[in-house]
Amino acid sequence: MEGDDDVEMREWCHALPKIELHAHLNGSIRDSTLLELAKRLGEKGVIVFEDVEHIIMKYGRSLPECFQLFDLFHILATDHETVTRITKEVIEDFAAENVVYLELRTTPKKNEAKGMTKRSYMKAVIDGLRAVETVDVVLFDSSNENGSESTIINGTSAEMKRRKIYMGLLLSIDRRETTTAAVETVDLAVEMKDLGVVGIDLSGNPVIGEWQTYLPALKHAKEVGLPITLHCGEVPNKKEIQAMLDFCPQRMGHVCYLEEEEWKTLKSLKIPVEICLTSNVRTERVPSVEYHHFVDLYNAKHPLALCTDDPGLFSTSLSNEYFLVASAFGLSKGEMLQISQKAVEYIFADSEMKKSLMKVFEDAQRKLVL
Ligand code: 6MZ
Repeated sequence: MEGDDDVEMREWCHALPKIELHAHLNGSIRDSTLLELAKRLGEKGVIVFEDVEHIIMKYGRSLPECFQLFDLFHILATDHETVTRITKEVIEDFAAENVVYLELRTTPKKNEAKGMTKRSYMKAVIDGLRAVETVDVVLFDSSNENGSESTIINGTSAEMKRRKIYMGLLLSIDRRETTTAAVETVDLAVEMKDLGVVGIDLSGNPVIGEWQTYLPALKHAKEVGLPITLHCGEVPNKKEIQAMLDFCPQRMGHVCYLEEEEWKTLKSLKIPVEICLTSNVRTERVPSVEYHHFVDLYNAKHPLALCTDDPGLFSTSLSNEYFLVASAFGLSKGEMLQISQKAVEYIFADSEMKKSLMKVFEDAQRKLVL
């Protein structure tokens, strides 16, 4: 059982305004929703519910098991209506954790049987943003000529005093995709800039695919000015890690298997790192939180952001990730506030959005007991 100090620290981490920069939509689905969807498909005879029930509820998962599970999630969340529902729920869950800025990433998917194109999948995601009821969703419109206006997409002026979650969407390229499919995703991201799309991610099973396959799409994204984040070094792959560092994206996720020289390069390039503690421990990329490279990067004052990766899959929350850092490394509340506030600098939206978020943190600084 946790002592009073831990309980108090957990509450404080919950109250802290937080910035989430690395969360996959389909890795963030509530267990209750997954079970409900599985039951429904079981009744239709599409899957055998009893076979998947224990997989959904399993606690510890290896990296290969995670990717098997994503295939199952994609079968469960396969129609437009479900995509809209899970998006709405995921945003509400992040807002309930006092996440004040959420950069949510997802892989646009085609599913001919359901009449789904990458574009219609993304439209279903945006419908989910509009359906959020508990908070106002504020989207950054990066196509705006003045570059500064954000759009409240589901609030009314009478409701302006409600809590807000600022948001951006990242479109993910899956490592299983071809060059053509990856370019299609980047083109879609450009087209959807005025709908809150702020950048591109490269993710998927790290043992699949070749860097050269995605490079044309990533170069294209760079040319048109779309910020990029890469899943880097989730498995040892020296050649690819070097190629990714040479590419110099705006951010990188994970960076677990870097060697001495690569750490030096990462640090000299000052590429911000999305730290996913629970994900890396559960998938056995690092032996424990205490041995996570977070501590080395933090001590080196390297730019970083604490993130959840897949809060549904790993039964975590951003508040919990902050609590883990506090317990494992003995960081003070002031230091944790600083980690959260610093992450504003690494978001893929412009200076106006950053200003709005800085104001949120100024207010919090006055209210939070440090
Ligand atoms: C690499 C990951 C990941 O896009 O369908 N994804 N890719 N490493 C990880 N660490 C465990 N966690 C999630 O969300 C699910 C997809 O995100 C990527 C995988 O491609 C997965 O299929 P979306 O919303």
